[in-house]
Amino acid sequence: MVMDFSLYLITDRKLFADDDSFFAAIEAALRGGLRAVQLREKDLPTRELLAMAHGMRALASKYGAKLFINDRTDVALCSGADGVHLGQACIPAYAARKIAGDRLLIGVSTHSLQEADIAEKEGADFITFGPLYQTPSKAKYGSPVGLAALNKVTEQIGIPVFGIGGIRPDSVNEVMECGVRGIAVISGILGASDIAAEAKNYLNTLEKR
Ligand code: 3NM
Repeated sequence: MVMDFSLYLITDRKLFADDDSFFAAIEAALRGGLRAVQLREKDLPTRELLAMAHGMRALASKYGAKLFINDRTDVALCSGADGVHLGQACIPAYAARKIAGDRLLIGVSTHSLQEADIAEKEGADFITFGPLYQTPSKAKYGSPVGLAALNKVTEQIGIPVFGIGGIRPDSVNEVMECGVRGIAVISGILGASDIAAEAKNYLNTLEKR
């Protein structure tokens, strides 16, 4: 499966009043040109997550976009997602590969060169690396790793790297200059008043490069 995206939108349904407005927000980003979305709703019971994954699959497919499921390789396979995205507390990439073979792209969240190196050796298709900047929920992701650390990771890691954590439209260029494949974003897009326009804005900056 090809990695044909540079903007990776991660979901947070709690930014919205209900599931309808949440889905409408994701659709707006897709209308703006988004090509990859990660369903990351860690607190949902499995059946509700699976139902939401089916809904997200249908929505992403309507726009020809890839769908990733956070953490749950089983839900990813069952919902027909394109990939699974694994945090450091999830099963490691080699284990997800054992389950999914080549049916799923495997992304891994990393926060140090060591984690990035392990993810690559264990067969991940790509990694996110961050948080690069202060994020709205700083405590959850730790203090920023910064761009110098990102440069080291892109120099030493062969698989695609996506920067993550507090990336605003005006920081896209300096992140891309570190040699990343793209960026992963939550609040920069889902917190915008015009989500389609903001997705397009990020994409325009990414595609100019
Ligand atoms: N993971 P925003 S930072 C989900 O560093 C996530 O691994 C991170 O949200 C990591 O674009 C992060 O709003 C939050 O900062 C990204």
